[in-house]
This record gives sequence, structure tokens and C-alpha cells, in this order.
Amino acid sequence: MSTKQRVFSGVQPTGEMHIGTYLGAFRNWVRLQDEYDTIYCIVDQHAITLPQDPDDLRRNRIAGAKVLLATGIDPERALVYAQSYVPQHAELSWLLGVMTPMGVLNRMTQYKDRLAQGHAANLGLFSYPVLMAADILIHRANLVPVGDDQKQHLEMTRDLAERFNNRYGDIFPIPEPLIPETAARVMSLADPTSKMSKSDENVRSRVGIVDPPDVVVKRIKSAMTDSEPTVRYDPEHKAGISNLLEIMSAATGRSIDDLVAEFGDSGYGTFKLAVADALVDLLTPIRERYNELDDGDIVKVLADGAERAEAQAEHYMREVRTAIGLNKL
Ligand code: LTN
Repeated sequence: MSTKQRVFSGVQPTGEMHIGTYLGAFRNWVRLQDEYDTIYCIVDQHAITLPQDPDDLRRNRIAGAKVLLATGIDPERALVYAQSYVPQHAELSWLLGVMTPMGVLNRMTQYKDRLAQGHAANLGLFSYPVLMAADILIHRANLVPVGDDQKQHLEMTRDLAERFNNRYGDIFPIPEPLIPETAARVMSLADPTSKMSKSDENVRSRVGIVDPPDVVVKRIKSAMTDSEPTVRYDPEHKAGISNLLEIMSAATGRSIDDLVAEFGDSGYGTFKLAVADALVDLLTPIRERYNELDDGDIVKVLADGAERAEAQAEHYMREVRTAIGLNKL
């Protein structure tokens, strides 16, 4: 077995993947393949904690995996599969659930946000972080690349692993967060004080990873800015322009200072076109690969991945069941 550290992360197959997810996560996932034993999971059981149309869910699962491969995730190196194909996730989630205090789940900010957004509370939405803990622990992952919004869930995962180990012996490694040096935090183009989100009803708030160039240009041109004409970095007073600077910096690798030096006085129109150009350059190879990939091949990648993931998960689950006293005699 490989001695590399193991990395696990997941992405929900809900709607179109946008540049925030690419620049904040996938781009880093691609790099991690070189150094780690990587597992990337399409977490469709998490997706259904909010209502999903069945056909959309099937479609989004394929499209999501296709985007992953198009960005450079290589199924020969990384394990790519869908959560629902591997029943051990749900099984371990139950076993961890009996060790999870209600009070801990009640304090989860994502859960509280969902309720504040008006979603009806359901048991799955409440225990979402327990399923996430199961995703990570089922593979004995050591490292988990997550953004700020998932840190609390990862913290809870660590606590659960420790509680389990204290009670039943040393079974799970305690997973560490992996915060990339270069993760961009991309904000909404329509409201640059909130994160770019695929659940935002306003499609003008985002750029899709596989959007064609004319759409990229249109979205960037219509991005909300302010009325003072200088391009400078000031997230508090100039959230829109600062977001565009972040995006261009992430897309080109150039520093914000460097961009401000070039575009400071060039006017918003010129600057926006430069941002759009940089994004088109970044996204074009990804879009081309995406268009070449065939749905049938993706279905096969997910099936093969699930087979390998299930074998690994089942191997570890035997030990877990035995530790708890739930093994078949
Ligand atoms: N909740 C995460 C997706 C997710 C995940 C995971 C991430 C589900 N299971 C395990 C890391 C590890 C999200 O919405 N970004």
C-alpha cells in the first residue's frame, strides 16, 4: 500500500460549477495529485439535504465529474467517484451519529445559515456534518482541503475521530485541514460582499468554469462596481473592483500591486476587458477538454472509481464494525 499521505475532498453536484470553485478548490486539487494519494468524491447524498430534481441530480453528477476531469483531475491518479455508489459512507455516518451530541450540531453555522435562509429543518440537513465526517474517516484521510466555510465541520470530524479512538482503540487518523497557499476567495459579481455561489438565482453573479468566451465577457462587463473611477484594492469600500483584481490575479499569477500599477488609471471598461481576457485564457483549455469528454466515459470513470472506493471502504469498515461489536459472527 502507498505510503503517501491521503487527501480527501468532496464537491456537491448541484448546478453549474463556477470559477470560485475552480480558483478556490479544484485548481489546488489538481496540484495535490502529484504529492498525495488523492480521493475526490461527488457528494450527491449531501446534495439531497436540500430538495433536488432527480434528473438534474443525475445530470449534475456527470457534469460535475466531467468538469473535474477537464480541470486536470486524472482518474488514473486520483480516485474519483460518487458518494451514493458506496454505501459505507451512510453506514459509517450512522455509527458516528450515535456519538455526536445534538448540541454540537446545533452550533454548526452552516446549518443555522440554512435555517435562516428559510429551508425547512430536516434530520439530514442537521446531520450533514456527520456524513461529511464519515466521508473523510471512511478512507482514513490525513488531509482535507476545505475552505473557510467547512472548517467547523472538519473540526467536528476531528473531535469525532478522537472520541471514536478513545472508546474503541486507534482506528482513525485525525485529519488535518489543508489550506492552500493560493486559494482565491471569489465573490459574487452581482453582490461582491457575498461569496460567489451556485445557488444564487442571479446567473449574472457568476462565471461558469465552462462558459464560452462571449458569456465570460458579458458577465465580467456587467459586474457590479462603484462610481469612483480608480482601480485599486480596497475590499471594504471597493468590493467589486477588489474582487475583479483578485480574480485577475488568480487567473494570471500576477500580484494585485502589479495589476493596480498597470490598470489604476485605465478606467473600469478597459480593466474589465482585461479581466475577461485573462479568464478566457484560463478557461479555454478547460472548456475544450470538457467538450471532448464523453458522458459514457464519465459514467465508466465513476463506476470504476466506486468499485475501488468501495473495496477500500469495506476493508476499513470491517475493522470499525468489529471494534463496535457489530460484526457478523
Ligand atoms: N460540505 C462540503 C462538501 C463535502 C466535503 C466532504 C468536503 C462533503 N464531504 C468531505 C471535504 C471533505 C462542501 O459543501 N464544500
